[in-house]
Amino acid sequence: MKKGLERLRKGYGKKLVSIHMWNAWLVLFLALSGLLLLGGFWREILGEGRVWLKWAHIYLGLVLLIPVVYYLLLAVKHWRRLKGKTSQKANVIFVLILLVGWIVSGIVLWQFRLTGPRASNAALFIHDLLTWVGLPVIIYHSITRTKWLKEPQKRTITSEKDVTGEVHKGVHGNSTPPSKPQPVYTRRGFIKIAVGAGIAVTLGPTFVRWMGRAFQLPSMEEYAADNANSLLPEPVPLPQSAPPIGGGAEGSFRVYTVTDIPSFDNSNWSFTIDGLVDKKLSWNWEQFVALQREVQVSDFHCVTGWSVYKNTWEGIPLSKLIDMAGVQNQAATVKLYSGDGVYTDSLTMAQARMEDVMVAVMHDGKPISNQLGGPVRLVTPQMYAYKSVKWLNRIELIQEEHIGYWEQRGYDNDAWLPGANKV
Ligand SMILES: Nc1nc2c(c(=O)[nH]1)N[C@H]1C(S)=C(S)[C@@H](COP(=O)(O)O)O[C@H]1N2
Ligand SMILES: [Mo]
Repeated sequence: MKKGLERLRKGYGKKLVSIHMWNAWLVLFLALSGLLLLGGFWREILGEGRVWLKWAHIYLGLVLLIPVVYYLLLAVKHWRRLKGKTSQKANVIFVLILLVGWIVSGIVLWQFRLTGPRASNAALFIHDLLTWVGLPVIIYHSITRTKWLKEPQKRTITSEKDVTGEVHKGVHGNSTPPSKPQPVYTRRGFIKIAVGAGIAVTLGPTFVRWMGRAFQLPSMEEYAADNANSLLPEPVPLPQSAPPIGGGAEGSFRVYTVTDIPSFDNSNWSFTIDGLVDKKLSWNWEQFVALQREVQVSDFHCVTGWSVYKNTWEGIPLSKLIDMAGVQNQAATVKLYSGDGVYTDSLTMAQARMEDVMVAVMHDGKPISNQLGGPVRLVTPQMYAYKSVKWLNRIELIQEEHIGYWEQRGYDNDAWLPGANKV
């Protein structure tokens, strides 16, 4: 009877140790991949790898359910052993809330098409918040508990070796004297990797920027300083734009770019519409700001979960530009080029003719800043914002399909928002 209980207890301890270990490795991977996915900086470097990383993050996030559920099965027992240890109980609850919160909000983000932008926004907020609260606590936990390696009697998660010394083996029965308790896995090894990786992720961008400076490349900060649309004359807002009829945008844009932020001035900026058109048109800035603009209020949704509501955009409807150039019969696709020289996307002719698809020049009554795609960006309110090409400077009408930058790297060709009036 006593032996049976003992065996049970040993098995239980071992299970807790391995749950804890699996959990630690998964959280480490998820934290690092999550930070890489979050940082706008890494978009340029990762490219296609970003989409792979996203799927790895999602699937391993789902795998995290296994240790959580497995722990919950053992929780009653573990809880009993924590009797009187209030701070450790609090720790367990904190970790469970963290993990379950991450998993649930992660699932909502993963299933963004089912849940829609409002739920994605909330989920992303929770996912980020838990990260900024949880990561420091986890790092602190990993570091402080190293000390416990030397005092295993203080640990609540112990293996059979810790509890009873070496496992007694062999034909001679239990002749081995119990040796000093040994940790089953080295938390120290884990921490070394975690700290190293953490430092690499945090300092990586700084290092690359420093390299850029060493090679005379302008840094992000220098671009940011040059952030307003510096083209002259400044566009004069229509009365609906100033003050913005939408009341001003709610939320903030995350600056996304897959290249360095390009900078434009009157000498190097132009806007062209060509391809299968009746007449190719090209404007310089003075000519482009003279075109008749309209105003719309619309929401802006990134597929990664954040949105900016009630943007008052002022610009030229894409359909107007297309009509000015005249469409040839074979033209089926509107290919959109960014002045960054890399990013492209496309719309079908029918989509391009939707009345809310706009070549925007102003946001909330002000020129669109350089970081946010100014002087001119596309706005596609019924589609996810990867269609919203920043630094738009060329439109080409073509016959064949064109697969855009992110679509080539795994994003869905169908960018419609849930509930959009698809055409
Ligand atoms: N040229 C260019 N346009 C782009 C992108 C980009 O990386 N480069 N990212 C797209 C994506 S995925 C989003 S969500 C929005 C983000 O716009 P913002 O950087 O102004 O917030 O721009 C879209 N247009
Ligand atoms: Mo996006």
